[in-house]
Amino acid sequence: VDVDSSLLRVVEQLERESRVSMPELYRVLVVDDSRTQAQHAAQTLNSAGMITRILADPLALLSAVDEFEPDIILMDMYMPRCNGVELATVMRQQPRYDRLPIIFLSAEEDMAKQMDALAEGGDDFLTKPVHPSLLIATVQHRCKRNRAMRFWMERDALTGLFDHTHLLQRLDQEANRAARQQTPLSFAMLDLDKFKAVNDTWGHAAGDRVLKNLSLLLRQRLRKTDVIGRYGGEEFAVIMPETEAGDAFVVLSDLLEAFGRVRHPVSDASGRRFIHCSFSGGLAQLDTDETPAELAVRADQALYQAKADGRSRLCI
Ligand code: GH3
Ligand code: MG
Ligand code: MG
Ligand code: MG
Repeated sequence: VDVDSSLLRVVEQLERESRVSMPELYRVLVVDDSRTQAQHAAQTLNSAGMITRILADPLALLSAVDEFEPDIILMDMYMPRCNGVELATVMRQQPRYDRLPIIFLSAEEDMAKQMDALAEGGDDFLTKPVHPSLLIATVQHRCKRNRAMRFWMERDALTGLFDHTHLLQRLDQEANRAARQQTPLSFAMLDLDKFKAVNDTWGHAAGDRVLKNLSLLLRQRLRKTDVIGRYGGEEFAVIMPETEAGDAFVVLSDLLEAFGRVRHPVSDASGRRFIHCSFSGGLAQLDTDETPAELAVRADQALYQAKADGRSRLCI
């Protein structure tokens, strides 16, 4: 199997995703105690295709963010009970909310106050009344930059897969969702077999190429809803929502077989040739009342078993 041409398609898709070509789908949380002002801003953004949610009660901000998952917050400065700048300060103290851009939209004309708002974590300051085109352009520009930045912050540079930290965050989220909706969730850990020998024999660049090929095959073969990450050096992990371990086993068995047929290009003194590689995998399905960490431990134990049983196989 020559995966190169199909790999190229996946790479192109990855690049397209990272460039973010659909600004019309940005989600904007509009925080303003004045209903009319909030609606006016929301309608302007809706007219540019953005999805908006209005929040009149600033004290409900964090739960609204958790629930709506906005790309950006458009925030009034002066609201009863709570000041927009104080809210920005609170958000900037928590890693979970720190990366969310905040644009202040206020009638405040005092430059010192505007600068305070920026110093406390606002990304932009627009004064009311704002020209609709400027509002749209400012929000779109911020969202676009932020998505592009986040794309690579959450990913591993070699493979373009989610990195360890993001993968574990997603495992938490998906485990919560599975428990809430009472749907199955499977988790798999994959580890390349005798990979040190590949590096030692063919060099680190050849090893890197094998890592890339496996990551591309995973992207190709798994569902869009599956979350694929590079767990560590030559270890990968896959979160499979709404999937029972038995079904995950079938999918990953096919993948294991397909990977075995991939010809990885290597070169030495005698010229260019191809090698084959394999991986082993451990699978586990989330049990009732099990924590994500416990689930990961069971998948790791199953992986260890697959290695002990002779490699190039899966264990549950
Ligand atoms: P096993 O079948 O038991 O998993 O054996 P192994 O050789 O794959 O396992 P071991 O843990 O001994 O070696 C893992 C190797 O993976 C060692 C390390 O050089 C290699 N590796 C880890 N990260 C990278 C990387 O980013 N690029 C390359 N080329 N190699 C890597
Ligand atoms: Mg107000
Ligand atoms: Mg390993
Ligand atoms: Mg290994």
